[in-house]
Amino acid sequence: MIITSAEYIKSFPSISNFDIPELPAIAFVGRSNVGKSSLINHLLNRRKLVKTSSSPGKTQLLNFFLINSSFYFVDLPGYGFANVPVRVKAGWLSMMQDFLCQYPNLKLVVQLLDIRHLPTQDDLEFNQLLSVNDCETLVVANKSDKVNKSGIKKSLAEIMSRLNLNTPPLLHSSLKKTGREAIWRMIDDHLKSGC
Ligand SMILES: Nc1nc2c(ncn2[C@@H]2O[C@H](COP(=O)(O)OP(=O)(O)O)[C@@H](O)[C@H]2O)c(=O)[nH]1
Ligand SMILES: [Mg+2]
Repeated sequence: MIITSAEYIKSFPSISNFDIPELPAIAFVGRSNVGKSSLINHLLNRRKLVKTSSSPGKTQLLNFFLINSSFYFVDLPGYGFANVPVRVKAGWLSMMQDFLCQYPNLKLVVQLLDIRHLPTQDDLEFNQLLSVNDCETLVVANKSDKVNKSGIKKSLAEIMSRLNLNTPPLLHSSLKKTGREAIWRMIDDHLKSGC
């Protein structure tokens, strides 16, 4: 994919506020701090289109970016904050579920996991949420620069088993700038698909 343009469009507190053209969309989800914003910047070859941070962000919005004037990348709020009241957490989850169910042109959801850790309960629950909502999902094992070769093999097997995946997650590292092409191939395939 050749990126001719990538621009921030708008952020929405919920899908009911939606007022921009319904173009095909690729969404990115994962625990806060897993590297979602860095992955989006890497995919788009932009250093700072999406703000990255070493401390978990507080914005809980659906952030839309328009790519090549033809489709959106949607940066979803990070899940898995430890110190958040149950009521607030439930609000985010239902906002994301509404988006996943109601956005009419969602082509693929990229779920990021941190390769250093086993999928957490939040990762599992979110993966199940995607599955029950029939969302096409691509699992990416991120920060692959942090683990050696044998650790990578072991982690991929554990992720596959925990999430009951048929194919191994794709590896990615924003730091080493690896894994970009394979993720784009999946995104391309899903953008072309009719579903
Ligand atoms: N080692 C390493 N660090 C990363 C990678 N991707 C992101 N980070 C770091 O992880 C932190 C959180 O990244 P960010 O993209 O803001 O995560 P987000 O909260 O999921 O959007 C930042 O300090 C990044 O520099 C990666 O692939 N490898
Ligand atoms: Mg982020």
